[in-house]
Amino acid sequence: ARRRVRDVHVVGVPMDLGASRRGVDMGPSAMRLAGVAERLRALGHAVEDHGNVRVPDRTSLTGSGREFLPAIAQVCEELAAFTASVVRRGGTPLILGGDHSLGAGSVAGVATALAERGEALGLIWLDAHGDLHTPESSASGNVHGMPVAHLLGLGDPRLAGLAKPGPAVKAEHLVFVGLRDLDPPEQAFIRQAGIRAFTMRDIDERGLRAVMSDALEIATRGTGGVHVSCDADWIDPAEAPGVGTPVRGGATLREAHLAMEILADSDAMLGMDLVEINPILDRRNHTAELAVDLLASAFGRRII
Ligand code: Z70
Ligand code: MN
Ligand code: MN
Ligand code: MN
Repeated sequence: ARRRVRDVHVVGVPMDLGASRRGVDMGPSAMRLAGVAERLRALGHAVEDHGNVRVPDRTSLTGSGREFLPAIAQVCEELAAFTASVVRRGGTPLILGGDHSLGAGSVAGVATALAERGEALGLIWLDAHGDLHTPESSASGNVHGMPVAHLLGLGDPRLAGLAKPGPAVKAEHLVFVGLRDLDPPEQAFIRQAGIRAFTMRDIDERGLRAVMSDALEIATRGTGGVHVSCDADWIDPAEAPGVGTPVRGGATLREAHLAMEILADSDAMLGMDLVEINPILDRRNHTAELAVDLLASAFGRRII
């Protein structure tokens, strides 16, 4: 298949308000220094970098954890307006994070634009974690552990109400890939709500190809396309040490590339987040360089 030429609209979200560990606010810079726009242009895409969404400085805010939710919701509202306008124009939003709480905004905007055409949104969430907490169920209070619950319409209305009309995503169109670190309330929620989730065990037993084929089937059936939210911690920390919350036992470099290549071949991707890159924990920007390499695969890079 020929590679589709896309209008890619890049935006950075230099935010770490959703995480307890500092540093993922530098992720957008790290990926820009690794040449993200140039790499995608070299593949033939038209790429416009819109700079960063304005994020309040952490030192200007009081409190911690869930107390940052109102500030995060404001960032997410601006981000949702951005992704909605890109998708309305037929472009592809690419969001450079930043902690994963931004997903409550990026995905809500894509869902809003699709809803205007009468279509539902599919969501593939690549992550070691479920990010399925509500403010009530979360022990840490960290909002980056909550975006998926809010996209399903649960939790705080300031985050859950960003998609018009909400919720952004129905459980039947959501699928996780790469899970290996869930809190008990998240496990209970996945079981009770029947959320489709492929863990690292599924990848080990069935192979990445089979798992991604199933994930795409789930996210494309009855939808107008798929948003891919990629938390860099779905990859093994041996390959991607510069992430907010490293968890051993993740996807290999080759599995991660194959997942991106399968997504590119599907031609179903409407938008993408690449989040949780922490340059402070990295070695010489290798994780951001890996992220940019993976983005090239997701946007149609071919070896031959
Ligand atoms: C845990 C919590 C989380 C990312 C950590 C961890 C959540 N479930 N998400 N790193 N990306 O605190 O809610
Ligand atoms: Mn533009
Ligand atoms: Mn995450
Ligand atoms: Mn994670």
